[in-house]
Amino acid sequence: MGSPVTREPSLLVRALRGEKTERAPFWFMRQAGRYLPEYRALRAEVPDFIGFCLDPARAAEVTLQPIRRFGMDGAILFADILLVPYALGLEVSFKEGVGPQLAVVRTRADVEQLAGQTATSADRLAPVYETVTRVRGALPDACGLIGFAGSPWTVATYMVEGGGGHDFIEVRRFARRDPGTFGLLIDVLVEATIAYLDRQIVAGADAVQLFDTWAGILAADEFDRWCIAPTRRIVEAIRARHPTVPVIGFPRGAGTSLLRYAGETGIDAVGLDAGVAPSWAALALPGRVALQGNLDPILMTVGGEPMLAAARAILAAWRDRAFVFNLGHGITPDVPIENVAALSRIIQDWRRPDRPA
Ligand code: 1CP
Repeated sequence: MGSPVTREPSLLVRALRGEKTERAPFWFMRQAGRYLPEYRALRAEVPDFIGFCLDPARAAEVTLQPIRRFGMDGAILFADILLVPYALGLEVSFKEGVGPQLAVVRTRADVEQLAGQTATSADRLAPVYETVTRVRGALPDACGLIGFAGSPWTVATYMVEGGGGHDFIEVRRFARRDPGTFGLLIDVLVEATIAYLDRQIVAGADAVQLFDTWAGILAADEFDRWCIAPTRRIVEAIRARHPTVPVIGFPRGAGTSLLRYAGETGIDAVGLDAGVAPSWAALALPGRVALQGNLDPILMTVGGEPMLAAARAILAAWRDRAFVFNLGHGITPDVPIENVAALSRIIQDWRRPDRPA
């Protein structure tokens, strides 16, 4: 039931599908955001962050802002991973300087109440799909549009902790003490995430990314159950419905579990954090998986030669692989715009040595 593909695949989609493209496509995590004055101006008009995400005209505009300035090869939908708990009927709010706050989910009754919501939860995010369609209509054909969701584990951490975590005691204890009930919560999130990503793709997303920001807090013996297995279920469902749409997985901090993640989830591309040496990734990760990453975001605040040298090192390390240039995590609000411009230029000017175009 996928939308008909009438456009040529973009550079981004070709690389995500495993092609060693003539130059590396690039986009930056959190490329829409507070480091851009035009973002801050529009954001100031809507104090409620969820309301801002569910405002298709404004959300589409901030998705496009970084593309106009820097010419990335990928635009990432402006939304948030916490829209899925919101759609499941949970109270979610964002407090300035505090971060997200959610009603906590810690008991069997809490989880069962959410389970009753999955059938209609995707409909509650209808404004997001309208944003996708607007952005796809406004983007140049050559720029890919990336839809996204949080992975079930990462979204569950916010739901169980009631917000952002520091030591994540509550969610780790819940998963160990009552894996049956915690597994039900993960099942609810798997189904909601499949429905949400499916609708983004139908609306016009060319690729989707699963953000597993907190994969790195899982103990090794829990990683398969709460990270790999739910990811594989989502990838299989999306692939069955949309076989040509690449899925990117970003298991931040996964460490040595990256090998199993890349090999067993079925993802097309793996997002790498800055803790992974590019030379190791080039040799160790399966060749059928495209790489995405992984410049240390702090270098974007430093700029100059340290930033450019690290970027060149990534480009050199991955010259024999299919890859997408990105950061190891999101751009921070204090990044000077001229550094984003300088980094964008050196990536755009790079050519794969055996495929000069
Ligand atoms: O007032 C503001 O402008 C709030 C800042 C902000 C922004 C710009 C939040 C609150 N969310 C977003 C947008 C967003 N979130 C995007 C689209 C923009 C883009 O990337 O260009 C995306 C992809 C996300 C995804 C997201 N939200 C993640 C996964 C990526 C990551 O950074 O690890 C996570 C963990 C969130 C939760 C979240 N939303 C917002 C904040 C401050 C947080 C983090 C809370 C914490 O510290 O745990």
